[in-house]
Amino acid sequence: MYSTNHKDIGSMYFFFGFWTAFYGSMLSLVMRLELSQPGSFIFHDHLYNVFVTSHAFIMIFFVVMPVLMGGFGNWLIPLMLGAHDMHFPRMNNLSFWLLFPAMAFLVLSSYVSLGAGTGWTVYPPLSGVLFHTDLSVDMAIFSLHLGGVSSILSSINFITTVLVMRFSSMFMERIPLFIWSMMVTSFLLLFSLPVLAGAITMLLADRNLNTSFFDPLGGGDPILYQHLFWFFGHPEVYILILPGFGIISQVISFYCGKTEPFGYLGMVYAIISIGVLGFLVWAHHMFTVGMDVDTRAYFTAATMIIGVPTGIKIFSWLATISMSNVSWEVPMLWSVGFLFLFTLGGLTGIVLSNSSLDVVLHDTYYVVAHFHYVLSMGAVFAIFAGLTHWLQIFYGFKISELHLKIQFYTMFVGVNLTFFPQHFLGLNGMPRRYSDYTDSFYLWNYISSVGSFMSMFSLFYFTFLVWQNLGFKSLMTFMGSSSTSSEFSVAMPLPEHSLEQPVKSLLMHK
Ligand code: HAS
Ligand code: CU
Repeated sequence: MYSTNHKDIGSMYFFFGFWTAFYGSMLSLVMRLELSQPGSFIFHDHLYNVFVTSHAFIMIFFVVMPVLMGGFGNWLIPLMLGAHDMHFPRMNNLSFWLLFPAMAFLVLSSYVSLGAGTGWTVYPPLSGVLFHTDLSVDMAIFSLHLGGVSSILSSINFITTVLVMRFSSMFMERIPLFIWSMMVTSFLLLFSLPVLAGAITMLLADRNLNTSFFDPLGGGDPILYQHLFWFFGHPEVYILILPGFGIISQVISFYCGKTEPFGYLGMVYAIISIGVLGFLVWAHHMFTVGMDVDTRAYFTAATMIIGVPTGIKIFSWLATISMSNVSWEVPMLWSVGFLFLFTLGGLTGIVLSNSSLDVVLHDTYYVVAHFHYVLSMGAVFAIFAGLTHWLQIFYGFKISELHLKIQFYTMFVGVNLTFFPQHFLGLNGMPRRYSDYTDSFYLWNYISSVGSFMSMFSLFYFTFLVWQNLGFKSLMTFMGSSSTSSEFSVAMPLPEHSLEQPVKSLLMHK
């Protein structure tokens, strides 16, 4: 608990993320239950939006970021650099523990009074004191403040560690791509989070101190909030995916028998380009606010450019696979699933970047489909690729391949059933953030809901597999007991050499 050791802290992030993943997924499951047929039979509209808001915040700030940055980052960065720990070990511990009050404020914000039904974007005037009169939005804002402090401290720690704690021959142009992605992600956090903090603090002042930054009645401008939010919000979506890119690079090259993917330097420049360009495209989320046509043309063009470095990454991974004798183990299945489905999500992103199309598609389910393809099948598939690849060296157990394959395929079918029909719903004009819809949208919504239950089954399945191994096998080993097997165990005996191979991939450099 008080540990400053990077592995312990990484593990604590994993446990935290496991728990919050269940909370966030359960919220989405109740929403899919509501949407499984027309009519509002669980929620009234505000409560539905409280669930939407809570689900998004939890998945973004308390699942994907803690697991990818906190969990994998803490475990792998020092190991890959050949360092004994992070550069600021006690600050590292502080970063982790700040997540608990942050999470507590967010969860409690849904239970005190009416809850925050603002969506994760917290736009005024909806989030203003006129439409959210009680404490909930203030608590959600405070949660973001604390989460932001945690992330900024972590970023400082990661950047410093990478810059000064490499062993002597480990030049920057040789460090593993995972480290590069963590570096760039840290910079994105460092530059974007203060802007979010500014925006929500101004909102807090508008709500409580009678300022009117975002209120036209006092000379303010609600569009200013949107600019500030998306100046953070767009880099944030790359914060969510870049660490996943890093994991996919390590996993693919490992199972292709390579030390790094095809085109290492190109990959480095692609990561950096995505990071830089990510700051120049924010207003593609605001095409409908009444922007002039030149500004729309600029943001359309700038946004499309991001497809180029992303394409470089996708094609480099494909080249790596095509030039190798691939060992088709489970982490590789997750990686190929990632390549296919992330690309699909990226292409719908390109569709949305056309401002003339986005005017129609904005705030429809098409957008929901887009970002779940890049997140639920991008970031989450990368997490599974990383877990199935590294869990055995982190905790010394190996889960049965057969079970993991069943789990992969149920998840693969589940998420596609859930989100593919949402493209059709969006194209037909079904709006986001409503608990009800017209009867004509019934079929695709029903299929989507069935898919979500399948994904949930898969998540439970994975938890069961880890629990079996952690609970009976590894804990016994840690505690020095000789009886490590369980009658029901689905654990495989660990071959003697199997620990060595992933270790090599950890220490991978040219
Ligand atoms: Fe996005 C909305 C555009 C990537 C996440 N995105 C969102 C939201 C989230 C999100 C969460 O321009 C909703 C926020 C909210 O709550 O309102 N997104 C893009 C583009 C990319 C992109 C162009 N998004 C991501 C990633 C995310 C993410 C990564 C998280 C992990 N996104 C948008 C737009 C909106 C949006 C609009 C606003 C919609 C609205 O109205 O609200 C790119 O980074 C994707 C690049 C990837 C590819 C695929 C691989 C590339 C290849 C190379 C060849 C392809 C080319 C493209 C050259 C492009 C294989 C042209 C060729 C064609 C055949 C079309
Ligand atoms: Cu964006």
